[in-house]
Amino acid sequence: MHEAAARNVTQMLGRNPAMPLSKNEHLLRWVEKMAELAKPAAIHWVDGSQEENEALRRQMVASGTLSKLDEKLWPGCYYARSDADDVARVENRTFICSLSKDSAGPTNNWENPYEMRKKLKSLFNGAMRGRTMYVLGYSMGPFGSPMSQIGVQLTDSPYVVVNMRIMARIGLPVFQQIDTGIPRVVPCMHSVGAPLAPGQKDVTWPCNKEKYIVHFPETREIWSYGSGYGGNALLGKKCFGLRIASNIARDEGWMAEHMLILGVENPAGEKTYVAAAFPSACGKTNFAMLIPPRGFEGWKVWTVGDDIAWIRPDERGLLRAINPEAGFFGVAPGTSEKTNRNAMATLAKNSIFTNVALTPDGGVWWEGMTDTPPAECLDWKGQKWTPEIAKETGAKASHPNARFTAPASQCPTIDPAWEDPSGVPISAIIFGGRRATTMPLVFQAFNWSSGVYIGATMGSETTAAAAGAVGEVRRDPMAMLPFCGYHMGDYFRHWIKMQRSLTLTPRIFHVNWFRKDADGKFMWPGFSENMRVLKWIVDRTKGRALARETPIGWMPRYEDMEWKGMDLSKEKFEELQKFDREAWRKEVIEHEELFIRLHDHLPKEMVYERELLICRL
Ligand code: SAT
Ligand code: MN
Repeated sequence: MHEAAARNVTQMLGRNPAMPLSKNEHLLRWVEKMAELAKPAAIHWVDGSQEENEALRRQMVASGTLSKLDEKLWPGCYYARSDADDVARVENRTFICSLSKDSAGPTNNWENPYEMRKKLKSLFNGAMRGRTMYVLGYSMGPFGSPMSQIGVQLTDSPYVVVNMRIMARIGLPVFQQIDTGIPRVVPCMHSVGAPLAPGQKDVTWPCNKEKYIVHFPETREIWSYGSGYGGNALLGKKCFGLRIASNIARDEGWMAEHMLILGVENPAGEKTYVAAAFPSACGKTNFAMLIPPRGFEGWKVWTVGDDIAWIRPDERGLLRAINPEAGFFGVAPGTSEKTNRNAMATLAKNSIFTNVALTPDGGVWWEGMTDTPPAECLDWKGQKWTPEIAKETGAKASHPNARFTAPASQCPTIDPAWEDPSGVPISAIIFGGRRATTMPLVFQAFNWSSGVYIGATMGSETTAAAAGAVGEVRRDPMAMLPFCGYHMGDYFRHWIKMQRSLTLTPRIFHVNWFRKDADGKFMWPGFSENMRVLKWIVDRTKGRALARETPIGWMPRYEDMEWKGMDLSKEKFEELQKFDREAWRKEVIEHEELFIRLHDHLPKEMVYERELLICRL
């Protein structure tokens, strides 16, 4: 089967995919060495062409990994169902193997790099037997941007290749860039860890119960074993884009952050860009594609990115940001025409859906997509699902971490400058979590270091984006807890130090769309109405909006916000904004718990900020 498939690919491509697409000696030697280790049946250099994409998808349809959705309903779209045990990032299987344990810090899993290399050697030995090893060159960031970075991922998963083709810039231009001689290429070794014996029938989603997502920060290397899903396998995203990039950024004086980037344009045509950090599955994609509500005629929100921002001071000392990705890997459940019309338009074609439900007409469905569910469909495990079955058993048609992979260029609100090699200027940074209590809708930090404190002490209820319990409040500094590739205390210090290279620091804000009332109901409608908060934020950065000083920061008064088109009483707003002294006393004690863990690397600004906050409480 496999040899036949390889022959088919060769025929379709009109080239021999085993022929290297690069002349770079280091790269060639590394590919050879890795092939000797993993022992794939074939090697395929990915050129990134449409024909190749077509061939890979066809091959995966034949093997059952993908199904093609109805071409009329979902043009160019494909569907995949993962293994039931391979559905999210595995944080407890994610390792930062720095030379010293101290560099990784207490919030990362650390393993001695020599031991880990030994372990990986044995895991990868023969791991690709019977499979094709794809040599996937990719650029994080637009070609030609001085802020972009190059990686080469070796993978035995064609699913990863077709997803990466959406999420990053891949293929021939990357190898051409490598051949012109560039200072750094990040090697990424990936295997699903499911070698095939001769004649063995493959499964539709090969993976391994044992998973290792490993980073070597000093040598800027990534090794991932056992998973084919999301951030575990699309190595440009969290592994490179955040964990390795955060190390590079610290060393080079820039920032790699878990942030969306959006631009707000007012009716006068003035544009203001903001970056916002929220933990996974807290609405970053929705916020990035916000549609202004009634009362905001003439306003526009432009999307630059929905998950990762690489931010760097320019020669004038202003922060500029790029989105290193080329696509959106968004949570499907809850995405609808009502909650995110732009996402629905983005994913309407040329997208890949993983772990959503499959409808009898060859379409997809997920919880929250429509008010009325389909009368019947196949759920993410391939079993019959009906609304009645759901009522009886509580079964979900789609997995809560089901995802769409969609090209950013298809987003109706994609910013004209989203691929600008010099990035977009950042005027404000927003931190936000999912908090039922304590945190008001919005407040502004007093200054840079109090803002860094607010980001550092961010808390959020856990979501289905990571394996483990859902709904527990955990400290998630800058939404980077699972993604900071070094000691969290040093990361805070880096944030503090960044101010020195800036002539104008962005203003820092905290938002919470998720505060609940005594009956457990959300107090804020969120989505489009978040525009009202965004307008106040933008106006603050321009010195146009007033605020009231409180112990935690600057807060808008009722009259400082635009309420045209929305009916929210002053009392309701004040409840939403309520500063609860008792709750904050508890909150500060929880900050201490995090700080104790980080104490020997904690910059003293964090200690002083906490002291000041306590005094004000
Ligand atoms: O699976 S991913 O890490 O890419 C998505 C997320 O958790 O944000
Ligand atoms: Mn994310």
